[in-house]
Amino acid sequence: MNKKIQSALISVFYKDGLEPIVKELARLGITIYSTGGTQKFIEDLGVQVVPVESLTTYPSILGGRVKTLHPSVFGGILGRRDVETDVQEMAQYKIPEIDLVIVDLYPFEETVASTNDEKQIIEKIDIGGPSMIRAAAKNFKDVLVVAAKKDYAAVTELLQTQNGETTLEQRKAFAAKAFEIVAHYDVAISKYFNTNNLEAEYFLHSEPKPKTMRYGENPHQPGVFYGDLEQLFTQLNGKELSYNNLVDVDAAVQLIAEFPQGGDVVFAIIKHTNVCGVAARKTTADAWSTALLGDPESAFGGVLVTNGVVDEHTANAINEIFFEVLIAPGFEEAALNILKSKKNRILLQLKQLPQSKEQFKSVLNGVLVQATDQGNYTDWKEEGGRATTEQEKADLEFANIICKHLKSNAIALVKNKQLVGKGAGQTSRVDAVRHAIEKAKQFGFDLNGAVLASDAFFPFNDSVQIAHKAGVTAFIQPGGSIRDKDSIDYCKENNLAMVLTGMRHFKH
Ligand code: 93A
Repeated sequence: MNKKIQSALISVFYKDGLEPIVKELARLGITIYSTGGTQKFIEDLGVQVVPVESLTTYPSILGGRVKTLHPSVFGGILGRRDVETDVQEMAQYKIPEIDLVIVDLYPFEETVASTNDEKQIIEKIDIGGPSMIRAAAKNFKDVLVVAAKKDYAAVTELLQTQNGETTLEQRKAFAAKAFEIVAHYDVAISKYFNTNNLEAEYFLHSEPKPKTMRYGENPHQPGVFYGDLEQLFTQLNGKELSYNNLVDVDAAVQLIAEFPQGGDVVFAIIKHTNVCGVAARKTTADAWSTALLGDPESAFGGVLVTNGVVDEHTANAINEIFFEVLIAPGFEEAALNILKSKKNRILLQLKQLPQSKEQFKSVLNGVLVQATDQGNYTDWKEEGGRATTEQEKADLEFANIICKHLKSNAIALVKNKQLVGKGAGQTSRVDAVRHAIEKAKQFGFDLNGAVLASDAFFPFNDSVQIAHKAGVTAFIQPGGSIRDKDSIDYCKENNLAMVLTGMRHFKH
């Protein structure tokens, strides 16, 4: 249905671009109501304007927070012209009809972008403006709403060409735009309120509820955990797990998952996601003491993990050192009594290994997803100067697994199923080798007969040479370098064993 506009309410934050539309309304003899600043702007154009206060009978109060929020204004916008009771009530309360609403909202996003002052930002949350827009859009049957500056020109033209009349379709189309504008406006506000509130921003509806951590990696970084620890562990003692604890516990269980129960007992000590001590033995106590000897210095404050049951003997030995977390599939009663002597010490009984098949990492405002690194080798090609001995083979397999769980570039030195040296997170492979040898020497290991695992191929034969000179007799690496031959030839010349697995294990 066509409607002729007879009155308009204009309340705009930015006044630019308003002149043509105001002049057109004046030409059509349309009554213009307006709020303070807009009123002045219109008056300055020499156009007659009725202050909104004459409708509300109130001045703008509370520092401008309440200026149009009044039944005379909202009644004028919302009143249904074809509903008899509405018409009667409007007459009874002397509410004039408002047929056109033009609003430009307080610039909330612009303010957020320009200041951190919360007071200023909050004052730029427009209340009256969106309310008028919503009211006018709701009553599109009778009212035309203009909620964006970029529409002024189109509306001016429409007024000119249709002589102040609008069609129902036109009013409905403007109403649709108006709702979009207020929706966008509210989203901007909610985003502002949810900054630093990671829970709300990302996983509002996730189950179980996200857990707010005391903080993230450092005290100034807020942190949240999304997941279900109770599915995996029973916490038997200790304080709440921190963000960094969770990261290390994850690294620990990923490693121990490689050693199913029933075989050797494996004990590992994790620091900053890297394993610094690990050994496989017949008993939990032996596995622990052997793992610890690998690097007793780094073990301080570590996360400990085993696939064996922690007995009293082991508990007594572990009790000697300071550690953050101990994870095991079982604890003997007596062991628990000993370990619980320190109330902060976190004891986790592993109920189930995490089964995730995917891994996530946030990069460049996006998320990388990949399949988890399953398996250890696709090949077992013995390409060196001789075949591996049984002992070497067992150690190479063990070293290869450990290396997979070290940050790249990674080198693991193993002797008798004990990690005796490692280099991890190095920017050059040969540095990782040097570091591993140094660590082994630092703790008095004789590397004669030790084996070396590398997470990726050797680009040159320097790593093999250096390790050989330190006593290493067998190597395991994926292969795949265009210069594989250099390292293989070195092994051939020096009667060293070398296994090519065909499977790289980068971990960044
Ligand atoms: O603070 S408000 O939310 N309270 C109101 O009642 C109200 N009515 C209109 N802001 C309100 N407005 C906004 O004032 C409009 O959305 C517009 O942005 C601005 C225009 O004010 P003035 O005409 O005084 O410059």
